[in-house]
Amino acid sequence: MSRTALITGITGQDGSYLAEFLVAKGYRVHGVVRRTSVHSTGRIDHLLRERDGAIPPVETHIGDLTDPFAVHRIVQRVRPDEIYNLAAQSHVGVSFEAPLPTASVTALGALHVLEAVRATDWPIRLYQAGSSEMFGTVRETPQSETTPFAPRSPYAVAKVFAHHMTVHYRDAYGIHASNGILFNHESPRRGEQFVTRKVTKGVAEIVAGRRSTLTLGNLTARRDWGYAPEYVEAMWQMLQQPVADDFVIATGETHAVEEWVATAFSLVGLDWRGFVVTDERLRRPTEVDSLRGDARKAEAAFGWRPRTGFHGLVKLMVAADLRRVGVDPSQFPELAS
Ligand code: NAP
Ligand code: G4F
Repeated sequence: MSRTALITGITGQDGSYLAEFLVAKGYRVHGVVRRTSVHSTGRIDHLLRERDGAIPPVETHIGDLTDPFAVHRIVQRVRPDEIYNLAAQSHVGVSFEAPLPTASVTALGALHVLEAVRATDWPIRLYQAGSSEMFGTVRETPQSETTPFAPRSPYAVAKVFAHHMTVHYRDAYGIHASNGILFNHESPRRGEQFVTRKVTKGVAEIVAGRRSTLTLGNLTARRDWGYAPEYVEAMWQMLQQPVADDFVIATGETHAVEEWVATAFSLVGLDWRGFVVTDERLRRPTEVDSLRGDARKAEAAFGWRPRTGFHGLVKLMVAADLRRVGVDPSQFPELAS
């Protein structure tokens, strides 16, 4: 009997990779999609089409995480074995300008999912998308499952709420609910407002002659960047554990934003200093200066390890954005291999 999974946030970067991963494993996959005035399913359209007359592998349900009735109704209709709660207002910078909408979906949305699971009369395994942003002004390096949280943004505060609620529902009601504390993970499907993709898209557009500068904020912040398809595998692995628990997923390496920028430009033979301008308005009121994760617990429990390093990640994202603007990456020696 094939298993059924429900993914909130299925239209996002992680949701699309997770849907592909679960379909390949033979799951029936359902996704919550909110009504938008423009097309929002671009990352999963290939999973919504009929294949050889067979029904599409993914079915969507209109719903908003801020609406507890919708969440409850969809869970009752789908009767999933596993739920992956990935829906969030996930942009840290935006959360300073929109704290209430961020709290509504990122914090209360998670509670709505927990309540919907609590109301079922069948067992469900739940994944809650936690974030390394919760470590904020880091109390130790590297950060692990035992590092205290010290959030520095409305987004991070909302994620801390969701984390503790997930632990609470696990303890109080015996729900198999796990928090993944994932460090930054990127891909060619990354939203264009996040710094990695903003840079690789900017480099491609400069090469294609569509623009001459790229405007960025704080270049000194450091992040632990991994490759998103590998991180969604860890989400699934967490739910296959006999006992629910919380796990950090990270590469263990940290790099400055400036290193990402310099690497992306150098791959196409350019010196970033001739193209990048900084704008104070892109700085955040409070910043998370440096993140580096320790994923040894996940490795010990289910053998998870990152496979793509920093340089390989920048490379694959620059190459993908060059192809998008019609430039063949193989003309650049560093991208040819
Ligand atoms: P993303 O690309 O921004 O996707 C967010 C998803 O949430 C989208 O599908 C979005 O739908 C949906 N969503 C937003 N508000 C909603 C609402 N009110 N109701 C229903 N759906 C809503 O984020 P991601 O990078 O895939 O990240 C997935 C999850 O992991 C998020 O919870 C994020 O906070 C967390 N996380 C991400 C990282 C990372 O580095 N990527 C690291 C740690 C944790 P639309 O398409 O309609 O906007
Ligand atoms: O790419 P970012 O916006 O990612 P950030 O803030 O680390 O958040 C991402 O990772 C979290 C995991 O730690 C997730 F939970 C969250 O949902 C999201 O996926 O910014 C990275 C760094 C920051 O220090 C930011 O100040 O890049 C700096 N930065 C510099 N210039 C910029 C820019 N960030 C953005 N978005 N845009 C800039 O122009």
